[in-house]
Amino acid sequence: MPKKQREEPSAVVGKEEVASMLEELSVMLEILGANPFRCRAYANAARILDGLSGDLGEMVRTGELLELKGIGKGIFEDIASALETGSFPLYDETSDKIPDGLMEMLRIPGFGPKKVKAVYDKLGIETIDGLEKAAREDELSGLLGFGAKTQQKIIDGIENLRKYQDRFLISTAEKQADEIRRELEGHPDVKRLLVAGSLRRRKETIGDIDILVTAKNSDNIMEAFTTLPRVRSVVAKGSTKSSIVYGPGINVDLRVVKDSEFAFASHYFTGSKEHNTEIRGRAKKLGYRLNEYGLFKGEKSAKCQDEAALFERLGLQYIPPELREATGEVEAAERGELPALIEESDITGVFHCHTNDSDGKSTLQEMVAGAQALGHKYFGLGDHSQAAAYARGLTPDRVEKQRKEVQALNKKLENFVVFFGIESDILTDGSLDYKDDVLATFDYVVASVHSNFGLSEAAQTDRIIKAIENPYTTMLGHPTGRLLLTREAYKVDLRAVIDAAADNDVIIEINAHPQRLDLDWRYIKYARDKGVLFSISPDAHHTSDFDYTRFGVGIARKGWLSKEHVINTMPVAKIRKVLNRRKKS
Ligand code: DGT
Ligand code: CA
Ligand code: CA
Ligand code: ZN
Repeated sequence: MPKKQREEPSAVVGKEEVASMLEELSVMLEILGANPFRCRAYANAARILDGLSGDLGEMVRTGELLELKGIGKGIFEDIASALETGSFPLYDETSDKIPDGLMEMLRIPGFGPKKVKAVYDKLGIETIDGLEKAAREDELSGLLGFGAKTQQKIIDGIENLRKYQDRFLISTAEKQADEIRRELEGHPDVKRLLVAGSLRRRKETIGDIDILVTAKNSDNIMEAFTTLPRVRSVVAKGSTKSSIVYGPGINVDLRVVKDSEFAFASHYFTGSKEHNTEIRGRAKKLGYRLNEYGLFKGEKSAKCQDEAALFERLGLQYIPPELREATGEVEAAERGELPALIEESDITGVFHCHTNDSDGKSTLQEMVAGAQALGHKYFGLGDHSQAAAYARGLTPDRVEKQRKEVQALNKKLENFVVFFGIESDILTDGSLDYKDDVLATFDYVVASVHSNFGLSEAAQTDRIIKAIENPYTTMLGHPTGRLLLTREAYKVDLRAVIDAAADNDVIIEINAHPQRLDLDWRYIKYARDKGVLFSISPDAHHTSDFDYTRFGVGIARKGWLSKEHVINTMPVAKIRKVLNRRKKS
């Protein structure tokens, strides 16, 4: 977690940064045992800033911000100070009081501010290493009353954290990159800026952030970069390359190149390494030498203004970054056979969304309003089924109650439809979680595994295929159950599952939640070629989660999908047909 290291007032910080500082402050205060109302006030203010569309600086200057519910005088002044100086006194004082290790503990799954506070207060544990030792020596059972199972979970969580500590979810990495981008783009010396690397390729996890800039004066840029408000440490500072550790502990490389080199450097630092190797081979075949500085014949480089010009020089179609994984894209580009990839703007609505009837945070009405605000044409409700007791899964009578509510809502809505669905657990024997007469009342059924992850590969595969063969199953939810950087996928023969989905006309979900991104993109092309139809589903539990859809679109693009391969790009009438086709067979 970030800690202030700067001594001088920094350049301006943006709205997102102020929001992260407020959020972080709320967590720190909670760990220190501050009044819960006070903690919530800061978390709440962070959420308000996240949802603001106006210019925050302007709203502070005019005092408009102060008129918002939830922004009192004190918080208003904190925000004003953060905008002006990059921080505010309470944030600085509080972060000085909190050992770094405590904030790191928050990355252990299931370890929130309350647990962190408890181990700190009662046992004086300040580091992850200390926590692990205590759990191994059964010291958390006494004062804290953690059982053996909870202690083992902590140990496993810490082991996973170590295993994955050098990678980040794309959502986390993107947030940091956006923050830095905004800062640097506002710098008067910056001409062009590109966030390259795995983030640009929309990989499911990100090692480090690679930023490329062309600038009038690289020293000024490097100075601005290494003194950003949320820099934790400076790893290297040079005139063409600098590296920092930023925000939640992610590494960021910044390279400054000449404007004439930008096309070549953009391509090189976007990668992947394997793709670069293939492209270099292609250049060589044409008598060129390609590197990050140019495309050379002898001493002289060809002039390319941007990547598009570079690909053209190489006699290739433009290859979108998501495809640059050396899975046949160079050959396809040579033959002019790259697909037109799906775009975010193709999305007409989303399925598999929860409400507060099960474990969501927003009401059905709020979710519908949220979807409408995004220009969606429909909303695919999909709360949890009865076996998911932990998530307040719906009993048959609650299903019926919800169905009536949806029916009434649909009568009122104009040019907008709620599809009445459910996320049904796949029980251990492969059956769905309701009797047929209940299943028949849904417009669609997402079937998902939420239990018994430890079955053998054969048993797990049989279980899922049995669910796919159930005539009431419309979609297969998050096919591998993985939680990125936390929990491995269960053992399953994915090709057999995909074949069964193709045979049974079952849609496969690309779960767009940044912790899942499941089906993995490496299997998507295979499924597409088998004729499988996909749904890009945010698994939303709050109106703000609709935003996850774009991570799913990135994964679909990595899987070579076009608009026609994805159900939720279709108009409502066509979707109805597709859903009914499955129900009738
Ligand atoms: P990451 O950071 O692990 O998520 O993955 P990338 O792809 O961002 O990898 P990174 O940060 O090590 O390097 C950024 C890009 O720079 C990489 O995608 C391709 C290029 N690159 C780095 N090292 C090499 C190399 O040794 N050979 C080639 N051809 N390209 C490289
Ligand atoms: Ca990288
Ligand atoms: Ca890098
Ligand atoms: Zn689920």
